[in-house]
Amino acid sequence: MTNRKTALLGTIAAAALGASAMMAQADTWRYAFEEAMDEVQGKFAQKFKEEVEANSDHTIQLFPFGTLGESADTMEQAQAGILQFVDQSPGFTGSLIPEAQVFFVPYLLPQDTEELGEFFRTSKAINEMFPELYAQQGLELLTMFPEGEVCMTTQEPVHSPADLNEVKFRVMTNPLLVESYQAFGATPTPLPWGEVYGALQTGIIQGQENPGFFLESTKMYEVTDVITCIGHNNFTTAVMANKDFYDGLSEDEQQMIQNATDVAFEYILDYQSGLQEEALANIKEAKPEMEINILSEEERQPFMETASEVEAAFIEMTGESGKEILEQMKADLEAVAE
Ligand code: 6CS
Repeated sequence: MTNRKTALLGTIAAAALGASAMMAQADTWRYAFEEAMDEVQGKFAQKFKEEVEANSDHTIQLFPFGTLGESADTMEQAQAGILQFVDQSPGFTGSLIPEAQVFFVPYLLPQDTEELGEFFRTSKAINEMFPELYAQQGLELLTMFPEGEVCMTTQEPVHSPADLNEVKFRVMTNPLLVESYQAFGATPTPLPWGEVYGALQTGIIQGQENPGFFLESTKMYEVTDVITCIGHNNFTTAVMANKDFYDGLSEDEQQMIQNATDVAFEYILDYQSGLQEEALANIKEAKPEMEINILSEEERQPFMETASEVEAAFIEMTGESGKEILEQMKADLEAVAE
């Protein structure tokens, strides 16, 4: 489907939802996410739905990627109260909440998945500071969770930043990712997700990054030839509710939603065990000539050295508030690394 058609369908569907939302305070809650039903966000959403429906008389209607437009469209719909729940990743939320870009400081998050899970569970930055920032945008932040190590896919092998020279590299739409890929030596091109496959196919861009499961399910290997993992990031996403809707619920219902979120959070961490390795192996099987390079510590070094520059850019963009979040995140990360 073309992007224009996707956007148009999204607008029509959203208008229809808006009309029905005005007619009645329905028992059905609408939840949109940025991926397909059998991808990580879809699995989380299905578990959340199952829990809510088992523990209340509400039903949840799920809207996977594309059914209501791009991520920016569903965020608008959630802020307007047309959707009760939305999953939007910080990669897209950075323009609305600049501090959410902290997740794009390279090599900030640990690679160990146990440690990472514990960080998301216990982090004060994530569980206390970010909810305040989301609330200012009319959103109740329910949870953030990791979706797997991000790897690059390109046309040519990448062993150092010099190999990214002149490579037009798609990034999610936030300024810090642009800084980060500039520091990696590439020419960053922010694009919404729906345009990525076509842009790679036609050569408008030559690279992009995503976690393994997504590289497999969206068939990025059909339009790129090399996967390079440098351990620079783990894809983070966030699930939130429209704040007016959430504040209007009884305490019992709010608790039920929190419980459903907690169950889905633990489920999605378990679900991802071994997923990255499995996905990379499946890609190799689907396209044996695909080159998959996990860079050595030595090769990673120049990429790691960009972290302080990107961190400085983050603080410049976000001021005192971003600095506090970054410092708290570092303290939270230290606490789980002990
Ligand atoms: O790169 C993106 O835009 C997408 N990547 C993932 C893993 N999920 C949704 C997002 O739109």
